[in-house]
Amino acid sequence: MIEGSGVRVMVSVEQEEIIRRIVGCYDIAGDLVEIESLVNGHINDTYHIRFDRDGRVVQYILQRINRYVFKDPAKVMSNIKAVSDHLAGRQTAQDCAVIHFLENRLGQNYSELDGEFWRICPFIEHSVAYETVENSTVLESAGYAFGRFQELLADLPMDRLYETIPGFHDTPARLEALMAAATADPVGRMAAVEPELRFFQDNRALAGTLADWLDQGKLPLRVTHNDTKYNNILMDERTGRPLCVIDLDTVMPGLAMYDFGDAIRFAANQAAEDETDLTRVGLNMDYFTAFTQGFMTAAGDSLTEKEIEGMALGAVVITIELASRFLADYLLDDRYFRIHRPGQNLDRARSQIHLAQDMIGKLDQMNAVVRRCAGPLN
Ligand code: GN1
Ligand code: MG
Repeated sequence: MIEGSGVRVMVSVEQEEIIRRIVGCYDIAGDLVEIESLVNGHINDTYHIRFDRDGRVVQYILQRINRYVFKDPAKVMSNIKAVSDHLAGRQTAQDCAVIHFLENRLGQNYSELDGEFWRICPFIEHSVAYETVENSTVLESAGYAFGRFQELLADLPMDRLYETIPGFHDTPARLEALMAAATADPVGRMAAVEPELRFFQDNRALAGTLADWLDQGKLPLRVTHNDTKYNNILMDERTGRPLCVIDLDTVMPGLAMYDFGDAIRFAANQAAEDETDLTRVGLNMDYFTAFTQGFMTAAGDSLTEKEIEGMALGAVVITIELASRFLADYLLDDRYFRIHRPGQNLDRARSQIHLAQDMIGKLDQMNAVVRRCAGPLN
């Protein structure tokens, strides 16, 4: 922490100046007294900012959108506004909240400064983003919250949404991009990852299953979150219950199974996403069952038989997809996912490959749980 200008800042003087200019675009009463940089999330830069409003502390979250990842941030913010507008009036008091951003003096939900895009949302009191799961009960409610999110957005017309990252969950295209990265090998890392590359070659057909079903018209596109990591639901630190769904940057038309699967990939893994002790990595079936129970209770009625059939497979496919993205980023010199140590994207890739292999071995069991939670055939 640096002490400066009477303000507790945990950022550089240059960053503080930029942040003050951004805050000046908004009508926020009080004095900015603290800026703290937060490190979770692999993509955007996030800050916790605190104001002194007549002796009371008022807190917000400020984010700078990653321009390398999001080529057109105004479209990201337009999607988020479409979602917020749609949800207003549809949510009940029991529903978990969904993040919304403040309007600046121009009435926009983001502010542009020197080609960078910034946004501010209220900080939710007592909220915390957990990186790991404490027990299966909290997962059932997280599953319910993500399922309900999908359910509430089911009648949002898809033409109101931009595709903010084209082909985001186009798994076959992700695997091709990995092979292209390996061929280009700009920083000479390919030779060391040949066993990993073989895994993707061996599992190419399996990983493409859901994309094939979509091409064949067997699956519906829905409005989906597309990044249902456990830390993208803020939990109540007092009760452990979901408070708010966040990170709507990738809300776009997508597949229900990818939202389900991505949540499982992260939350039902026994170890961290980048665990290097692979003996610890694997699917926890109790967590899987709890999340599935919650998700199916909220969203199950609107799912088709084919979606239910592919739900558990969604967890395998998205885990392979993520592994391929981490490995491709490692080969391309770590430009996309933020790393905190050298080789972290390779660790993430290896850990996710191991998780995918474990899931493949448990697929029959997973399918049986989904089937049971989905209830009688629709
Ligand atoms: C990124 O921003 P964050 O950390 O919630 C990524 C997701 C990955 C995730 C892996 C826009 O999400 O697709 O699943 O990392 N987001 C984007 O942890 O690429
Ligand atoms: Mg996030």
